[in-house]
Amino acid sequence: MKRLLTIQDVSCIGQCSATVALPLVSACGIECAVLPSAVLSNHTGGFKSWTFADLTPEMPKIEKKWNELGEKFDAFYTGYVCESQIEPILSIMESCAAPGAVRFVDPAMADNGRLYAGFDEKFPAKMAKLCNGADYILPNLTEAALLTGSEPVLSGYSRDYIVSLVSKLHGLGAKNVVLTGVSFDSGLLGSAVSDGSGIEYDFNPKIDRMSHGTGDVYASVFAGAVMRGRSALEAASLAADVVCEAIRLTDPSHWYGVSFERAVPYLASALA
Ligand code: PXL
Repeated sequence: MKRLLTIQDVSCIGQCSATVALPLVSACGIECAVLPSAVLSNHTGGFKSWTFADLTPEMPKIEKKWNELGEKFDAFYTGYVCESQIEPILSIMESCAAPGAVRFVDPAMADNGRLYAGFDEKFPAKMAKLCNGADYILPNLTEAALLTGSEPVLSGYSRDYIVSLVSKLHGLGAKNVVLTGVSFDSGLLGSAVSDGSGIEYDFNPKIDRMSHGTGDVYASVFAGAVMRGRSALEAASLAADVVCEAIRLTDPSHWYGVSFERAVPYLASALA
């Protein structure tokens, strides 16, 4: 069994980040180790307030211990991380990599045209460093614009805009780009998947509902499916199907996340 290390926060309540990655990567049949970047009482997307414990000081200690023990990982999947953690994470991905280890970077920092609470405008340039050398990056449209130093454009764009944005994302040093939240037709929402030699698209009927944490569900399933040997386009398509299934199975009154738990049987059978 392959082993993936995910590096992102533990939001105790909120159905996001590590509490989504652990069950979903596991349901893909991949062992999921967790290095928490921070512990929050709850996520920052809609709750009035939260506690925040930055775990940066733990990172070099944990790395040193793993180096002593000879622990290695077949894959790394980073999500929501703090500004001070870019260098420690790059070091861990270097020293704890099994031969051929795969790097997935979800630059989780912004959505709907805005950075998440707590990140300042200098943060995207730091996140761009993590994208350099990644095998797969999974930004949404807002993150893609901020990473490439431009203003987010969320609607009314052309196919050429997406082609140029994807090309600039490769320019950061990422081998494969999966740009999410792309729509050329008001009824369809999907992803642009590029290995640098051309873009393939995956679209699904749009579900008109704001759902928190869907980017984390998407990235977790994508990483798990690639580690199970699926192509980037197959993994993107499965990830989108699981997100749609999770949204459909979520009670509309449940506001802070999606009930991805209900989509686990679907995911596990798709990769059985
Ligand atoms: O789902 C992205 C995310 C992850 N972690 C924390 C967040 C958010 C989005 O708001 O606040 C702490």
